[in-house]
Amino acid sequence: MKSLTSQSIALSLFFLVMTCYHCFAMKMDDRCNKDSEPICTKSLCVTSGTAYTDIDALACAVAFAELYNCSAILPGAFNSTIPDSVRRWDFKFSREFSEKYISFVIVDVSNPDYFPRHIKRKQIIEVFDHHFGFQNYWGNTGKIEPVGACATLIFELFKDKTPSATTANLLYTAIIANTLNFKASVTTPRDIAAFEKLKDFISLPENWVEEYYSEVENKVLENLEISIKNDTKILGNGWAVAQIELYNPSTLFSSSKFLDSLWNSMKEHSHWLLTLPSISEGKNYFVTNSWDIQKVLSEKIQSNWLGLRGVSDKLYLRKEILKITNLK
Ligand SMILES: [Mn+2]
Repeated sequence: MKSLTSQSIALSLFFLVMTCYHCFAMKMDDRCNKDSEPICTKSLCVTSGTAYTDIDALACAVAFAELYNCSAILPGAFNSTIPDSVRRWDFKFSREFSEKYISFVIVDVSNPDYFPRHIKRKQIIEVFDHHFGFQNYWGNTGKIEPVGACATLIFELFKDKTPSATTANLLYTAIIANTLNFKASVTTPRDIAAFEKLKDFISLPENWVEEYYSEVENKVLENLEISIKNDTKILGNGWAVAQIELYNPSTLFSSSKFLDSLWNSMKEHSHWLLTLPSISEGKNYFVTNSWDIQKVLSEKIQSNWLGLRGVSDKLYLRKEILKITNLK
């Protein structure tokens, strides 16, 4: 009798341990198994880079959180690609992490230098990005694909599920912004397909593209220094590369007030570059303080230079420039 009791205690203990193990394994399991129901637990959150949050990162995080019923945490300040009217849309996110999160999905960034420091690599279950250079580092965890917008990758996860109007609006705007209204050569048929499909779910005015860009432009001009600072990437070699996408930056480029603000906002960097893709003209304006950067760009990118200012023959996004020049 006694041995039977201890046997059943042992057995119960065994099952208890197995159940706990199973619970833990469930939590750490790949919550984002595309074929399973959206059963994200409260312990999962989707996040992006710490430096800043752009419209693509915002759209990806909000959409992923909606699809998988988890939290979106965006520690980086919103940059000028998210104008005031978009900020007023009804979407949920937090700025700060709490200890309850034990697993993480990262969107629109894959360079670990930009990740929140406290996140350990083993806690990251998936990384969705369209910036290249870290595919090998992430292996199977990385869904790093050559599309114009990371929003396209996230929208593809919806399959036949319907996004809310706000989520659709964000994804739609992110695709426009990241492909520079389909003028950037990074645009793929997948971006166009996602964009067309999203039209069924959005609630945006007919002239949204013009409205969006004029609002972004006003926001940039309103506070040029902060706009530049909030869209600057620091490369591995210490070079700072800022990008401001405008509908037509040609007048700005020749204004001395603009150049003053630019030098001021870049003063902490020894080597910096500002690239200004002009959406209406399909080319880039470049300003740099560094002959080293000027040399790399003039060698690798078809462009005309007058001293430290240049103009390219076609439109390049920063990530394309970094890829072509082999900088990261
Ligand atoms: Mn992006």
